Amino acid sequence: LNKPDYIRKDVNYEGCTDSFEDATTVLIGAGYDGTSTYRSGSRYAPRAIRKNTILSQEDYSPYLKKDLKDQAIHDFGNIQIPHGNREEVLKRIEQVSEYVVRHNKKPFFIGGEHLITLPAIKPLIQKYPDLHVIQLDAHLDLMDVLFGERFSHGTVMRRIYELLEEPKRIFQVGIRSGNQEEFIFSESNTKVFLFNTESFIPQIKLLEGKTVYLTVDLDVFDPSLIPGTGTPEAGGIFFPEFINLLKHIKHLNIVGADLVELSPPIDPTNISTIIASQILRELLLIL
Ligand SMILES: [Mn+2]
Repeated sequence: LNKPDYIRKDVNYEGCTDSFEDATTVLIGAGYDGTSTYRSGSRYAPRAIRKNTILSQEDYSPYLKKDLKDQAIHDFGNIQIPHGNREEVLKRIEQVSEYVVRHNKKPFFIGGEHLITLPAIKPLIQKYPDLHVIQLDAHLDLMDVLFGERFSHGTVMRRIYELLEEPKRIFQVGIRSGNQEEFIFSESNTKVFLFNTESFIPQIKLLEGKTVYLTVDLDVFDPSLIPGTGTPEAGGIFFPEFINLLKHIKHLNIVGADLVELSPPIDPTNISTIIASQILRELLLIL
């Protein structure tokens, strides 16, 4: 299996300095925003997040009392995205994920929009038949079709559900938006924890002993904290609640993850990007 030739080195995420060979986690930018139906711009997130870590971010987390330098993380760079060719984009992301997984490393994707989770997770579903998913998100993303498209940021969890062998393997946390059909579908097919992390925390024990994929859609956070996202929804979580959740899931066997839906150009203050890169630091520290 050759290294895909469409990966380009970007500025390095500070603290992620290990070689590919030495790393246990591999960071990959997948800046695709081709199906964003409301506000696009997440294609710019991988570079914006990395740049911020150089200018303003410490490698050490006082929350988790860990330092990125002590983690074995390689920053692979970005997948070159042919925006007009969705099929090719999805193929590339899946191939890169497969490359990382075949080398027994954990892929961590920076989106891009939420559709990137589908190709990112596929090789992990193949490798781990017991794979479960934690989705932090304002939206269910369980539509079968959105604006005529089966492959979209609004259908991504439905497509992932179809790849998992049995229902109730997707834990959807912080949900506060979806249409009636999606909520009816979720009743028998996923586990939904509305509005915040409170009702989820007692259920984390169900994930012990399983392999877990963690997908974080930044719109789970309150839009006053992260206005720079494609589809903001009122009433989201704040940073301390997120840290508390990480402390409750950090012992799980998380084998892959992503952080999606940051759109830097929407927020002229740049605060959304700064907070997203700090969120990413904390996520990298629990892998
Ligand atoms: Mn989403």
